[in-house]
Amino acid sequence: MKKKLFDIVDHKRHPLDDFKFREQCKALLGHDGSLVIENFLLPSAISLVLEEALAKEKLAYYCINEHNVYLTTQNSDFPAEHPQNITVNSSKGCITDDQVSVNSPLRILYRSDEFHSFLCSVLGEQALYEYEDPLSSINIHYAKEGQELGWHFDNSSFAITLLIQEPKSGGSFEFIRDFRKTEDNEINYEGVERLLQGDITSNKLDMTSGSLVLFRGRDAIHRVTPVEGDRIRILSVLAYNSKPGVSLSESARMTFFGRLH
Ligand SMILES: O=C(O)CCC(=O)C(=O)O
Ligand SMILES: [Fe+2]
Repeated sequence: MKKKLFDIVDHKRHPLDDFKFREQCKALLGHDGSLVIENFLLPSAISLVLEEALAKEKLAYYCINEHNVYLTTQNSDFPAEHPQNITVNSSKGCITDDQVSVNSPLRILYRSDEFHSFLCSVLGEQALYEYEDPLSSINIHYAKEGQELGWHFDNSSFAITLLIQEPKSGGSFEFIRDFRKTEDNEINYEGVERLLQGDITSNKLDMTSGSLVLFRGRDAIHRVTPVEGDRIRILSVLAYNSKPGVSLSESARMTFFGRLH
């Protein structure tokens, strides 16, 4: 691994350039629908990231949103109790790419060719590109006591997160893989209805600070349960596109960041 990445990633445990390691990660993601690499960042890197994240928490844009699981607008063609119109709540704070330091280990990781190559092998992607807009590539999310992310499917096909600080309790990531099939236009209203009624159990992912997590969030429904206790859950989302020149939609930027640039 190149020197810079050496300083950040625990390459002894996680040899990103090793073919066997990549195959193992790919197999785990295929088998479980998610991949957690514990202690991905070295403790020194995670401390730096945590220090910056705590110092910048006051810049975070906090919002509360009521949304359906599909993150689409209400649809009056369907009755009020239809999954298109049942809403859940999400509340969190967020700082955006332009607020994350140029020297942050997160940025070195995000831009690293070797990390891209590793992710491409594991995810089966050809190439990964930054967002075109200045806000969306690296985000840091904050969830204080009582804050949560309600059940949802992501718009992007895969998600990469890094937990920076665990809450004392709560704030658990729960998911059900392959809950819809976007490619086949299978929306799974029935499953969503049962899940929201509490009739389906989900998988809980255990992650500790420093863990890298990959999941296919477009088809895996997922949520983060309310944080309990006074330690903020802090998590970085590393967002990529499979094509160059893509910006996050203006409506999503307004919702999550409160501004466009
Ligand atoms: O906070 C997490 O662990 C997941 C974040 C997430 O699902 C999202 O940002 O869409
Ligand atoms: Fe998500």
